Amino acid sequence: MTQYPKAFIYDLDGVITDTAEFHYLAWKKLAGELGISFDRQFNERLKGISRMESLELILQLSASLLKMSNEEKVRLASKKNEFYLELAKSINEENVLPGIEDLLKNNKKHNIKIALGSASENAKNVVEKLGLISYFDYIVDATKVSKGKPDPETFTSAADYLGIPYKECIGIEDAAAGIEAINKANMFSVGVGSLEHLSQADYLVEDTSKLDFQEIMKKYSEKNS
Ligand code: B16
Ligand code: MG
Repeated sequence: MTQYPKAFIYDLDGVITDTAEFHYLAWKKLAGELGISFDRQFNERLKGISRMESLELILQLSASLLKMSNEEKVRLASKKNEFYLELAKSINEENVLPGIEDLLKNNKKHNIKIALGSASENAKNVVEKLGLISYFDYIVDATKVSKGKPDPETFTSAADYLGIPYKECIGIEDAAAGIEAINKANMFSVGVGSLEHLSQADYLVEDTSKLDFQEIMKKYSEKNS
């Protein structure tokens, strides 16, 4: 028999919309100014982790930048955010990734709570621009957690707020750090992306257009039976 969960917790960048690409371009521009070469392969490691942690990883690519002062790091992180916000200005309802609004509608239809679990400080602003804010019962962003992904706090704090046991939550993520966080929270993890990066997901689809509500329910029920 199909079992339904009580909450879906969505990652933002790379799941609901493709701001992952904007983060990549903004970091690439900053890295270029610092004389650091930066590619998509390396960028995979930055997905889902905080702005400051991302900067630390980038600085490790250049021995000469390792001793940078904290003040300078803060300046560079906010510069990256300015690049990002410039790109994000263009976000509108057309930027919701395929399959996502259908999934949100199915959640509502089955009385399943909806939360956002994002590492981005810009999360609420982006969801508003996408015209999806009314679907969400709760938003967890970088300002609400003390430990970012891969720590489970982003996901457990959403479930705690909604009063739902972790086993009855499904988390959806495009980043390895996010899948790790969902698994550590003892929730069912749905990965969006490649097996190479997301092999730990309970269920994997290659892109959001393949996120089918009934199929996810089937896989969730199989794991819990
Ligand atoms: P911001 P998510 C994450 O969002 C991004 O994947 C990650 O690349 C970014 O560094 C992080 O948000 C912080 O974003 O600079 O806007 O605070 O995937 O967890 O929704
Ligand atoms: Mg993401």
